[in-house]
Amino acid sequence: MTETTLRPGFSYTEEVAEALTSGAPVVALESTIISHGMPYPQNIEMAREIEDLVRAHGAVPATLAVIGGRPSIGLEPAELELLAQDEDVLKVSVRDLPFVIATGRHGATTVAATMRLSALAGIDTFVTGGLGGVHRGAPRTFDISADLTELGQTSVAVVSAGVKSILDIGLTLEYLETEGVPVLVNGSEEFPSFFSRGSGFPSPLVVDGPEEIAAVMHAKWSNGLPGGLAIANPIPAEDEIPAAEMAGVIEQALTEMDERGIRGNAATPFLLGRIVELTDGASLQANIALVRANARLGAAVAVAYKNLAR
Ligand code: PSU
Ligand code: MN
Repeated sequence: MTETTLRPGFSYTEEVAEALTSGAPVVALESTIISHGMPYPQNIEMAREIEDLVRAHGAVPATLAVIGGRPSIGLEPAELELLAQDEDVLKVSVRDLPFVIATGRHGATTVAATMRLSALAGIDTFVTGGLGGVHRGAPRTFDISADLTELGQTSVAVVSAGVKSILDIGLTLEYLETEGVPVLVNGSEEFPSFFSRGSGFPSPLVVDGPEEIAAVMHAKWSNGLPGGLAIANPIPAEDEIPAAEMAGVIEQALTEMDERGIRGNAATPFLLGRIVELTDGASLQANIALVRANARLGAAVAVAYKNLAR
């Protein structure tokens, strides 16, 4: 069985430390989705529910964040609550990790930062809602999420529901190809766009379930091909919001963002917040439903991969 040693300077919950040192399957969960991706109290309810769902499917959940300057692999209930409520929690991507550690502050980690900390902690499977990507207008603004460059270099499989159409989905797929990232779509010929099962873009690669996904992870890493994998899991049909229904809302949120001059790392949180407001919370229900589906798939992937890699 592959065992992991705990990293000095990192903080671990007992449950996660025990799982990592004994070689049990562990699923990483990010925290920007809690602090900057959903309103309170739905964010804390979602965070707790997803952890339980991962447990129910045979893996140990580890929500990652930086608490008081310490990279934390698994969070205590009070730490989860702090991330859900405290307005001063920083949004931490890879570039921000040294600063938040040095200054002893609290940080919610993005997909990119969560991937990096997962790899350092020896976790290979990570579940989230949506990936960051190439923003619309990126040819002018250069706004391309560090999630994509991180997928290019860090050996973690990330389960998401694809990318929201606040982004340029076509350019995001091009960028992932450039970075050498396998994009595996679970059970669908079309790449999903978060709220919707389709996007108009064909799936780069189609896979069928957790065993096949784990086999691709194993084929990659055991043959000297480091780097991440993007696993796209289309939202369940009964929870989907048709792309045409979301299009107007997304256009309005993008227009308001431009009018207010919101840029940089504030762009994604602003858009996510406005979409929830403009849909009267309907988008939030879909968001929670797709994270649930991703947690089920991700836990099964973590279990299947451990069986191959041990
Ligand atoms: N997209 C979503 N929900 C999210 C995010 C993106 O649908 O919560 C968050 C994730 O943490 C992701 C981050 O890593 O936003 C990307 O931010 P940026 O575009 O600034 O890289
Ligand atoms: Mn950005």
